[in-house]
This record gives sequence, structure tokens and C-alpha cells, in this order.
Amino acid sequence: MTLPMTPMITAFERSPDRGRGLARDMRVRWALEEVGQPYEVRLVSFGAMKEPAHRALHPFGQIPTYEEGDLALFESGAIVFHIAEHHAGLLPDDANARARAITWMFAALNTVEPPILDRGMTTLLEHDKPWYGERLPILEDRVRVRLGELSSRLGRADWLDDAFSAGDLLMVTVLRRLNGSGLLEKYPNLCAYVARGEARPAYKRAFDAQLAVFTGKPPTG
Ligand code: GTB
Repeated sequence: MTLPMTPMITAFERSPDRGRGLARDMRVRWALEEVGQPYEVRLVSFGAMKEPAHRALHPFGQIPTYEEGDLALFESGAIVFHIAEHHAGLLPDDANARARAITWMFAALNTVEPPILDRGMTTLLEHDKPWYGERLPILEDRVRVRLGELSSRLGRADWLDDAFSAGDLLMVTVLRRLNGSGLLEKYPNLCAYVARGEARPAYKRAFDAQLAVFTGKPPTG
């Protein structure tokens, strides 16, 4: 099988978020835009994701995937790391600063995202269950603990460790999953941090591209 040299990623044919940029192709698109790497997108339906052809790329039958030359990857964090490793702009050159930026990538995906996901999955799938009223405040407290800790660490800084990095890119996409929950608003510095990420031209290009899939209209800028 010949794999494309221009990176090809997969995304939802019809995203349940209706183009709000919450699905995980958004972080891959954003990383590619930050480093100026053109890419192509193959849209997949929920059915096609579970077919053998897609599972050959992604064992769990999900998006996003990434194909480039003879390399095929899955897991958004691994894909963003690969992009950051092979292009300038997402990881510092200094070895220690680079290690710290990678630490923030793991922190975003491994420490901050899990409680946010637990809360999101519960509101989506358990809202009609008898335990929902008791469970939701517990899950929201867990999210608040992490947000409080992150807010304290960020303080008045623009980014988590000096210059913008792949760690910030992932953290911003993770925090965006709280949109509409009312939880982030209690931490003005985190709201400003997310807004700073969303204001980056590369973010906007990525957002517009994924929105265009939903609206069917090509991005304007
Ligand atoms: N750990 C993997 C990664 O980081 O790449 C997780 C990948 C994943 O969860 N993919 C989801 C998927 O393919 C899409 S992003 N789901 C289909 C399936 O499992 O069958 C998760 C997502 C979906 C929808 C919304 N939304 O509508 O707001 C937000 C996030």
C-alpha cells in the first residue's frame, strides 16, 4: 500500500458537535496549521470507522488518524507530538524546555482531560439515570480541583512554560471541552488562556476548516 506524502488525517463526516471544534481532529489540524504543513482530510462516517479498512489505521475505530508516506498513526497526542518533533514551532530547541513542554502535553491528556471527559460522558449518557443528580457534583468537583491547580500554576503567564508550545495547544483544546459547562468561568486566567489560544491565526484556520465540513461552505479566510 502506498501512503500519501502530504499528510492525510481523518475527521468525522458529520461531527456531533456541529462544527464547534471539540472533536480531536481539531488539535491535529491546529498543530499542522501552526507549523505551516498543508494536509488533506478524509471524512469518515461512524459506520466506516468500525470497518476493517479504518481499523487497520486505528485499532479502536476512531478519528483522528494520520498518514504520511509509509507512516500511519492514531491517538491525537501522538500525532501532535509527531508533528511537533518534525517541524519547528511547537517544541522549544532547548532540551530542558522541550522536556517541560512535553510534560505539559502529557499533563493535558493524562491529568486534566480525564476528569473533564468523565463529566462530559456522564452528562451525555447518564443524564436520565437515577444517580445522575448525585454523581454530577462529584465529577464537577474533580474538574474544579484540576482547574484550580492549573489556574494557580498558570498565574499571570500567557502560556504554561514561557513560549507557546504543543503543551498549550493540547491544554487549550482540552479546556475547550468545558464550553457551556459554566465551570471554566470561575477561573478568569484560564478563560483568558483559552481565548489567547483561540486568537492564534493557526487556530482560526483550523477551526474554520473543520467548521466548513459541517456547513458545507469552504472557509473564507
Ligand atoms: N484517545 C483518542 C485520541 O486522543 O485520539 C480518542 C479518540 C476519540 O475519542 N475519537 C472520537 C471518536 O472517533 C472523536 S473525538 N469517536 C467515535 C467512536 O468512538 O465511535 C471525541 C469527541 C466526539 C464528539 C464530540 N462532540 O460532539 O462534542 C467531542 C469529542
